[in-house]
Amino acid sequence: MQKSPRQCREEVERRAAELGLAPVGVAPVDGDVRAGEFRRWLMEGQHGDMAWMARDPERRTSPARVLPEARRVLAFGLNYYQPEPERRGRIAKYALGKDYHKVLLKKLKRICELLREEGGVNRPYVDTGPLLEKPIAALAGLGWQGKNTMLLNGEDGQWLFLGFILTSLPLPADEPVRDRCGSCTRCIDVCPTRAITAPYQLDARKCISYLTIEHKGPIPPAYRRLIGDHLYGCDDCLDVCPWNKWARRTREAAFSPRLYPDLRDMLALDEEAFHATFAGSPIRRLKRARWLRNVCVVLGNVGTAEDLPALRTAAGDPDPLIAEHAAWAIGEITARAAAR
Ligand code: B12
Ligand code: SF4
Ligand code: SF4
Repeated sequence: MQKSPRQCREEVERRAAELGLAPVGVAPVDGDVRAGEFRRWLMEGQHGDMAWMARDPERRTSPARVLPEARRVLAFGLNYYQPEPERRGRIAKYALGKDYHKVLLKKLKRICELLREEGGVNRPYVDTGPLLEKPIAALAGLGWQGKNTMLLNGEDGQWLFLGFILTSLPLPADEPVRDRCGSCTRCIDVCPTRAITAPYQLDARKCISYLTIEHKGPIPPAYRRLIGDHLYGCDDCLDVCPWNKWARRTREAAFSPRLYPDLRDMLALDEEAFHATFAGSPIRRLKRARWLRNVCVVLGNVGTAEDLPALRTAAGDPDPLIAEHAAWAIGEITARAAAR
């Protein structure tokens, strides 16, 4: 016998809890995602060279265009918090272990099985399709968008990956929750590159996460020192958020931090060794040249004379992206030594 929409929702929540997914919420498919703000962000070029963000904005702001049968969007969180290991060069917490897309998508597919048994037409997404995920999660009552634009939940804070299922089943929907940022501006104040240009607005071109992950070319010189020891991504505006103080350690073994060679040894990675070192990690997506570009920037900021021989070898790399950043790092380390 088919379950009522409420029973079906309860079943989804049970299965989600078994899979370690929390919180869970349901949004109507046609909720207000502030499409106008998104279009303005694109018009102003704030997406930088993430051209895929600008492809078909109509679809991205309207989930019903992605799956015409869809009546609801189910939203799920997956806690990924854990402290960073002590090492030279910081890797954002979301990328310490296995790529979350695969881990979360596998869980969502299990929930889709359940929805299919109830006659639903469903499609799961983990940053794998044209959805404005944070506004949708907010509509589903998972939390509110903080001033750093991240979805923020009163219990888990912001250390949540978000996953979604578009479904044709008319499950009971949730109400959005109240914004509780209040007069706090810590995330805005701490940002090293002033990327949060106003509350709830982020210029991706200035964000260290964008510069070290998404941006393909040379890091603009004006940002190199500001990047400090951020090797891959940035958590500064999350680390200071008072709502993140109570974060509990993730129970997802797949996210356990991986150990990597020191930055200096990393400079010797050839293409094959790079892929072997980062197999299964989101860092692999960067490819060798961009990774070594980042290694050079961090060494330029925190390196010592002992790093110079490895950097000199990198300065002779046939890839101009690596060679130029290595030369910059040599200049920075040498200038620091001379000033002492
Ligand atoms: C592009 C992208 C980036 C870009 C741009 C980030 C950004 N803020 O847009 C870059 C590379 C910089 C980035 C960085 C990070 N990202 Co990212 N990213 C995305 C992606 C693919 C799209 C985001 C997007 O649509 N941006 C467009 C902008 C315009 O949308 P928006 O930020 O929601 O903007 C809305 C608000 O500004 C709002 N607004 C305007 N005025 C007002 C006023 C009020 C009062 C309110 C409430 C809202 C509001 O309207 C806009 C449109 O709706 C999503 C996945 C997805 N498909 O959604 C992941 C995603 C947002 N990223 C994620 C993560 C984890 C990160 C990092 C923490 C990774 C890291 N440690 O380096 C950082 C965090 C940086 C930050 N402070 O945002 C998670 C966030 C999870 C969560 N709890 O929110 C997501 C959801 C991926 C996932 N599935 O888990 N990311
Ligand atoms: S992730 Fe870092 S650079 Fe980006 S907005 Fe937050 S503090 Fe600024
Ligand atoms: S640091 Fe303050 S303003 Fe920023 S998201 Fe957290 S509570 Fe909101």
